[in-house]
Amino acid sequence: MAGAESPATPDPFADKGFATRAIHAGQPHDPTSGAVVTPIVLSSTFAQEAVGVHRGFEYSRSGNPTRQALERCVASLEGARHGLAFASGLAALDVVCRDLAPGDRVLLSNDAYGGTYRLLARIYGPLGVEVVVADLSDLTAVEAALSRPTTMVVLETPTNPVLRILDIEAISALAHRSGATVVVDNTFATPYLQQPLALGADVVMHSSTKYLGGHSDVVGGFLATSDDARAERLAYLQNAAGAVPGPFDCYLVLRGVKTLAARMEQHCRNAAAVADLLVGHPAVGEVFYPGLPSHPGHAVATRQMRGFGGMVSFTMREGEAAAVAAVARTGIFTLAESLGAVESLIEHPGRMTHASVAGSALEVNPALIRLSVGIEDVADLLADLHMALAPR
Ligand code: P1T
Repeated sequence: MAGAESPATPDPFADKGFATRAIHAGQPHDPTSGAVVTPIVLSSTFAQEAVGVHRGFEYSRSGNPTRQALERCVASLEGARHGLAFASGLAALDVVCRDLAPGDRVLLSNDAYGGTYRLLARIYGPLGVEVVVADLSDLTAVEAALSRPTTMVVLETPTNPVLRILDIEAISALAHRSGATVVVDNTFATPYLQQPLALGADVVMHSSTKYLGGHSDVVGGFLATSDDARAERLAYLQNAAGAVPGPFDCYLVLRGVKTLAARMEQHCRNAAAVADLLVGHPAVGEVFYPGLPSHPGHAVATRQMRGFGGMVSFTMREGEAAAVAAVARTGIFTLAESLGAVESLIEHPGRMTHASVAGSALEVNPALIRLSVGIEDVADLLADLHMALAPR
């Protein structure tokens, strides 16, 4: 297990730039053949010369060479000593939550992926974990929420789906004062745009289904941390609970990660142009994009992110029916859940990705539309939205 080794294996690319590490970290040429691309090692088990004498791998749930390459690479990108890959983003979050006990208290942002809330409130809630929801973009609200002993703070930034910006450094400082562990879901920003561990977070998680994979062809999750003891425990849980990704899935994420820097630059450029089109469009109400100077989190985003990301959300002035109709009219933006891949997607969070939070503190505006802006030609994306939003 890459993550369980302590101290972490030295990374010869540690002092190199992000794009170089994305392509090389954890991915030495195969010593047996010279293969430049990390082999997909499908073997579920590994030969031992004598009992307990082996080359670092015993059984593929516990550790697999393709998975190890992915774990080392993404750990390097997050500036972490340890990385662990999982079968999905929620499987990764579940492992972080496994040590929660009755009476523990978890603080979650009032805007977050619906499945994150569902896991905490509907799976851990009935086990006696108290799940508290607050607007974590308001530091006074964070301080108030943390005035009672808190075990863990789970936050995304930018948030899903209204792209609030949460101040990782400030929240981490407040959380640590009250003894809480800070878990940052870095799915929307990716390590290219934002590195939560450097800002004080304890654990970074990903749905690698999104930008890390980048091509809508794999479901995966990831955890990164620089705390050796925590990494050892998480690696133990990864193996003991068993929600590991298969080697082919690891290969797909690793292949996606190689182009992360280039893709994110283009996602950011295209999303900024889309946000500009939406601002002032007569059919559109509010536009949520942290790159807009009018966004309440713009200053924090400018400080903690390298760019503003590829996600844009907006409301339709005429409400839910107009939103539901508009998402079905685009030609290049595909109506689908998920995000973060090369192709542009459009969805209605209230009825799709966030349907599970209906009636909760995380309920989303039914007039909201969420865009995952891809890396197609921006003129085609703008024309597509223009057509879909035109008066009928
Ligand atoms: O789908 P999975 O790989 O298990 O990841 C869950 C998850 C966790 N965190 C964030 C911020 C997410 O956006 C997701 C999954 N989100 C979607 C499928 C979606 O369309 O929003």
